[in-house]
Amino acid sequence: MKKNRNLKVLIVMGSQSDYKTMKLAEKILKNIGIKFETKIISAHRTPKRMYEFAISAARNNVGVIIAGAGGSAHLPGMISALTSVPVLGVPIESKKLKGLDSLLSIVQMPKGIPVGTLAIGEDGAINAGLLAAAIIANNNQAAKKKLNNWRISQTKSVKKNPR
Ligand code: RP5
Repeated sequence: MKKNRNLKVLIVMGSQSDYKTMKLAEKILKNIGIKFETKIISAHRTPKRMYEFAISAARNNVGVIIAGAGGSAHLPGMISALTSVPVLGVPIESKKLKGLDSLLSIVQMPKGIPVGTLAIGEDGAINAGLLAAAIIANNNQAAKKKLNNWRISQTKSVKKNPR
């Protein structure tokens, strides 16, 4: 199979209210210089939209999907059921259960349909961006260089002594 070096990341989330968390995934990808698109897609409120995006992801050059969802967070699992493009799930911190509901929903996928699950909330969104970049970088030397530079600058930013 010919290697496709122009793969992008698709960031989706169940609700506008998830964006304050998921924009951190965007920020990381922007910083590193990886192409992405962002959409609101809800498994229960916009099931047809979810279906259309999921089944067309591979032919639309999507190399990784980051899906953020809160509560009974079925969006990442449903998308993964519809495409073999890798799906990274970000459990959104919910009001009542602080995101434990989202985490358990996303992480406990039964065997056969995987979702790579990140931490609850902001850390998860940032790491989803970094992990998506690393997956894209597997087949893209320029992206690999940018990601490595980002990591070097993170290392340099850690002071030796506290003040
Ligand atoms: C989920 O329900 C979304 O992912 C969001 O985290 C949660 C609450 O949504 P809103 O009621 O804020 O739209 O589908």
